[in-house]
Amino acid sequence: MPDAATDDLKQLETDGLAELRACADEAALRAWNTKYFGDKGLMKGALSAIGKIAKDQRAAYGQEANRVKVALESAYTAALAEAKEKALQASLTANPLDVTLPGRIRPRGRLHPATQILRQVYAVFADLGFQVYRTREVETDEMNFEFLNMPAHHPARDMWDTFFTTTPGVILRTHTSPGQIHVMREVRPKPIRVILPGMCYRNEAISTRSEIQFHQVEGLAVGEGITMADLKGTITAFARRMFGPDRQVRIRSSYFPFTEPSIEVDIDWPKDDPNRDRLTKGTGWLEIMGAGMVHPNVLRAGGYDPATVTGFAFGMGPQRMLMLKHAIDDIRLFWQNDLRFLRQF
Ligand code: FA5
Repeated sequence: MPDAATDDLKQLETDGLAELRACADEAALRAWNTKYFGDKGLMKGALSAIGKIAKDQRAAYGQEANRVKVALESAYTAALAEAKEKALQASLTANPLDVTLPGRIRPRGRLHPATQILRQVYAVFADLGFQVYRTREVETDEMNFEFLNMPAHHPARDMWDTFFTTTPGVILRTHTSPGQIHVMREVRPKPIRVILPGMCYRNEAISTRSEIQFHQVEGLAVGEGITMADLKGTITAFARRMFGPDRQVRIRSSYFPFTEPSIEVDIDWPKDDPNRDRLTKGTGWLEIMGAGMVHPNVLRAGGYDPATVTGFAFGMGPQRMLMLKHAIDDIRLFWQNDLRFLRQF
């Protein structure tokens, strides 16, 4: 039973579709949407007109109004999608993409070689049963010297040229050995198996092999029945893992106030390197660590009884080890931040 009201709806549909087809772009489509579906839009008007329809025709009118609404809505959605696609195609043809242009390379960071070698050292000692323990870089004179069997005015203090602070008795540590005392006092019960990595500072002349700032990795084992053979075995196992089976390890006797007996350990510089003589002062060897059996006075300072326990300790230089691994001819390269050097690792 078509009547005037449903005819109006049909007209609304016909007009709406025609106007939609006439829309040239997305903006026109959105304006159309406001005209038909906005708050005061034509469709809303048509829907609210239902109140004025005679009761017996309301259901039919309502159904028709809904059909028109859905038809217009879906036509709009389709037209909008098409307009967007058209705009995209147009922009692609207007600014064509040149796939032959070189891409923008994103710079990738990497670990500093000093960090890399430290991590290698940790890994080897983790396999040997050693834990990493960290202690401070700013130390007391007592920790750096006195508890290590070097009382005030002990001539051996001259082995380490010290940076002092303005606070009397407070210095920058010259080696990681004061960490031995910290560990012995803080870690209970025995046995102790630790490595102590960290930065050390020395007020000495800078050269190809010596910096004023460098890493050391201290090692300490304390327990019953530990002997020099254990120290030798640990150092040899470490050197084999670090430098491979073909490099030679040399152990010499030496002197440190905090170990008795004391040794130093050298690794042979790569034989085919033309800088070998210069860097090893003609010997062919570069020292990587000092070590020895912990002196009874040091065990006592750490709170252990030298009558019941013994221990070994070592202090190695990772920068020197990197030099040996890669035949690097100048230790200063490590802290100069020259990317040409750093990128090689
Ligand atoms: C010491 O510092 C002792 N504390 C080592 C030690 C620990 C002995 C425990 C016994 C028991 P030395 O000064 O030789 O010793 O230094 C140890 C290592 O640190 C050296 O073999 C070297 O590899 C590194 N090293 C020392 N001075 C420098 C420096 N100026 N620049 C770079 N590396 C250095």
